[in-house]
Amino acid sequence: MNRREFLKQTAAASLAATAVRNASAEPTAHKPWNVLYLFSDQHRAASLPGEPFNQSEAPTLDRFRRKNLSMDTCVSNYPLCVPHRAILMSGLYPAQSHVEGNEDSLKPTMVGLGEAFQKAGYHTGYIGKWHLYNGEDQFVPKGPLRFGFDDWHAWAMTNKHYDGITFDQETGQRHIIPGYQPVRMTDQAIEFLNGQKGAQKPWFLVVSYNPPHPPFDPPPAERNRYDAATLKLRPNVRLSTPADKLTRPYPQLESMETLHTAEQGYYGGITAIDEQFARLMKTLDDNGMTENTIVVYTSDHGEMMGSHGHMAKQMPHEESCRVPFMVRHPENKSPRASDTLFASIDIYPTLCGLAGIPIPQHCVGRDFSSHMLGHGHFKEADMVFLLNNQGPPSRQEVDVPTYRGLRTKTHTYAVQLDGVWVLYDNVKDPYQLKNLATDPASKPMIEKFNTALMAWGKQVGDTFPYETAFKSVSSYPGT
Ligand SMILES: [Ca+2]
Repeated sequence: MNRREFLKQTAAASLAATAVRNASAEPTAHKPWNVLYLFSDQHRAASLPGEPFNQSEAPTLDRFRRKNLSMDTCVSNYPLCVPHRAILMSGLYPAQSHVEGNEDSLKPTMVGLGEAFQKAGYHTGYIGKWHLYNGEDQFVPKGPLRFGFDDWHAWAMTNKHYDGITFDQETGQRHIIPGYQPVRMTDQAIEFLNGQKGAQKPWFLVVSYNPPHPPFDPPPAERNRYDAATLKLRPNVRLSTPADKLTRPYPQLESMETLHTAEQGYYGGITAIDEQFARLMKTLDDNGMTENTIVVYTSDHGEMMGSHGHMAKQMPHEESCRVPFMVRHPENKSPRASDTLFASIDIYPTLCGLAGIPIPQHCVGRDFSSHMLGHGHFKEADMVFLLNNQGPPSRQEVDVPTYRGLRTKTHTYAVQLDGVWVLYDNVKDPYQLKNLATDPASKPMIEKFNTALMAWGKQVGDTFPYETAFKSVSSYPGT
């Protein structure tokens, strides 16, 4: 045997040994799963079919939720657009990524979510609202600021729901795309999915819709499904009071007429998103992709819609921070609802875990894939953290004041700069009508929560003045 033949034989033997090792190590080896991650903007969990007082009609999301895994205690750590998107894209808390408000831009100092999938051999795509770089109106050139998305179809000024604006992904030239924005974003997503049929690489696609976010303007067919006179209100909905107006620099509920109009638009927006969700599920079926694709539906944060006299978000209350998180995974055939605490910070590592790709070391959240797939023991977290920072003076009339807080399985707690603010028992009081923050019986619990909050703040490098804030009671009303 000459040297060349020897090398050839050795290589063949080594290849065979590798193949056997791989086969025995991965008996259920599969082509890596594709991932379709869909998120809308401002869709609270309370407005999912099946929830008490839900008014939205969303039959496809309803069926999807009942037939798959629903994480029913999914919390948006920072219930506001840019901070949530930065947590999702970076896997870091705001103090770590330095995206601490809606005015900040995420810097590419870490492996971005798209890049983690790119490194694992995926073709990656992003369609819709981006809102991570200098507001919503900025083109992002090819490179690290796209955080690893090969096909980047961001839209500008996404509150414009008709005849929306998008960029040519190469040149940045703006185009107006006629029609209702979610329909046209879905058209782009369908084009992406059709383009992946038969492709060798797995794919990861994010679709980021703006409704049911204001301006609450769905097409008439969706709006007119809702009759203002018969809509049921959550038990904590009320008009804001003159006292509120003195103390709350924030969008308030001024009249029931305003609320009814907003509700029709909000629920109509959810129905419109449901219809686009159905189109995407059909496209997966038509392309034979359903059996090898993970699908997630969620939202960046919720909407108060008149609860406690407030509109909009940023609050630590359930309507603002509890969001849908539903997962269909090819390995998971049994429907299940989980009340395990899960938060924005966990999404990045969990998506990697569900797809079976490496999780970048910088991610500070946890991989919930073993819990979601029912594999082995999973230790639940005791709490997830909540925060908001009031923006610069130009935004302060619409911003909730700065706070830090946490949500356990049973309680919500938050402290503002001027003192302890709210404590709710979410089991006995699911509509958070009784603030227990000044009840002497709450003292041991509050002390425990303060210790946990301060430890978390220290760990992530947060500059909130915890010790000073814990010493007082906030002057801001609790409910
Ligand atoms: Ca948002």
